[in-house]
Amino acid sequence: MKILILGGDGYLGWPTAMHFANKGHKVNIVDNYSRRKISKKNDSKPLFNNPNLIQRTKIFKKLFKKSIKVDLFDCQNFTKLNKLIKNFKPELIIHYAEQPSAPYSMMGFDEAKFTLNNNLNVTFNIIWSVINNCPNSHIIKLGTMGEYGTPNIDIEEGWINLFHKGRKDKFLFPRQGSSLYHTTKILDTDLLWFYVRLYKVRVTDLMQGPVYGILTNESFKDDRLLPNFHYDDIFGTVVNRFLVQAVSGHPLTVYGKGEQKRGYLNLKDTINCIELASKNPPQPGKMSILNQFTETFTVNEIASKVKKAGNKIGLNVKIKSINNPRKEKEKHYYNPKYTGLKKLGLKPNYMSEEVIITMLNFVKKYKKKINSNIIKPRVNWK
Ligand code: USQ
Repeated sequence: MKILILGGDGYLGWPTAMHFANKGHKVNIVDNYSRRKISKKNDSKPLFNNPNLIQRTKIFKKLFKKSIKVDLFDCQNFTKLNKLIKNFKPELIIHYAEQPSAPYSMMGFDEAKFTLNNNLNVTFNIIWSVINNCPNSHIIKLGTMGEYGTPNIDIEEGWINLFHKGRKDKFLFPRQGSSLYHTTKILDTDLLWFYVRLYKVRVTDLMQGPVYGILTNESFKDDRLLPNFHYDDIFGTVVNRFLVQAVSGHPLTVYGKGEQKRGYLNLKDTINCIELASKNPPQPGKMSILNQFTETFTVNEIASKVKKAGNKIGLNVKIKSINNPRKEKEKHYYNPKYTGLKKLGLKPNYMSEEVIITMLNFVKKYKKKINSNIIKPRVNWK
């Protein structure tokens, strides 16, 4: 397949690019290094040094004898994106080219405006480039479970059947984000659904939970191929943060009551899910929505798991509840459905003690690089 990966420098984009290229697909990635720029500006340095894409693709080629083509531009530039899509005519477009941090989107006007503009403009540009040049291409867009929020009813997989005054119809499941970032993802979904209905575009929208993990099938060969692994309050997701905190001796930062429940998945499973979605594209005019996670935990449960695993390898892990910098329900009902990807054949990599210990041991190699000053939350929702 000819595959275009937008946001190919990211935590998910780079491992996805290596995975598909290693399988023999023709892969072209695009990135504008916006995450690198934001993290530099905000002192959110990742744990390992990530060579730039030109350097990384050279290392990848040497080790795997496969090429990945790199284009460095901003997908908000419609002319550039449209030209690339017109020439490359991808069969599959994987859309990761968004500002992915909830805390960043809540820092202030400039950060909120950037998140809103970037995420919606890029999604809009992709849709129009596809309509113009390759209307049969399959767009896989990374959405988020956070689009649904934490409603007091079961969360369905994308859609809900409503019965109202004796009549029934099917709608997108109600959505309510708890950050501007999550809200841009909701707006993306609406935009895509509009163009699917009216222009018969083919879209898979993956509602993903927080991802954790470091190694994938390609990066284990050379640390220079690792994904960007953040542990600060802006770009680090909770499990990755707890791993680094456990190794550095910082008490695990449970926000508030810690009963916030989410659906989690291993980075390896993100890639497996993308691959399954790529093999099962929807028909033109249909939008496939899949809830992408493999198990649910509260923050307290994750902290206990990391503590137990850490103590087994001689770390003295402590847990400390701190004031929640976010506005979110700290105790709530949570029962999301997630059968779609399993039906397509997903074999989950669960968060076992062995998996946590492997990740902790890996982080230990880089213990000296941990900067304890970027662990505490710096962004307050209020
Ligand atoms: N949390 C803590 N302590 C921490 C960090 C986080 O208790 O040190 C809590 C948060 O308050 C939240 C939960 O852990 O209740 C998850 O937070 P997170 O930072 O791991 O995830 P979130 O900000 O929701 O965003 C991440 C990704 C985002 C993706 C999303 C999936 O950054 O790109 O869309 O996970 S989901 O959460 O399902 O919306």
